[in-house]
Amino acid sequence: MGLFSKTQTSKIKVDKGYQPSTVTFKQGKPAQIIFNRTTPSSCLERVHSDALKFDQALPLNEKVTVDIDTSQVGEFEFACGMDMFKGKVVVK
Ligand SMILES: [Cu+2]
Repeated sequence: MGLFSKTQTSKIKVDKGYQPSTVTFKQGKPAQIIFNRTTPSSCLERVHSDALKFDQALPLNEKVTVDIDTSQVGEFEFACGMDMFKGKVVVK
């Protein structure tokens, strides 16, 4: 890791869906999303992405950090446990 590999971070509030629902990162640099679920809705208690290979529990009112793979350029969806709410990671 050199001088230019500072981690990119984006915060997403999980309330009525994902706010914001799209986050953008630069390719090839370490990236993290910090989720914070503030709704008791069980619908949103997990977030997962097949494309980005994560499946994460989101305890209420806790910040949860998920590492994002930025090796590939593209648009990658993530969703709640039941795929009702969706968000997107853009790597470019
Ligand atoms: Cu859901």
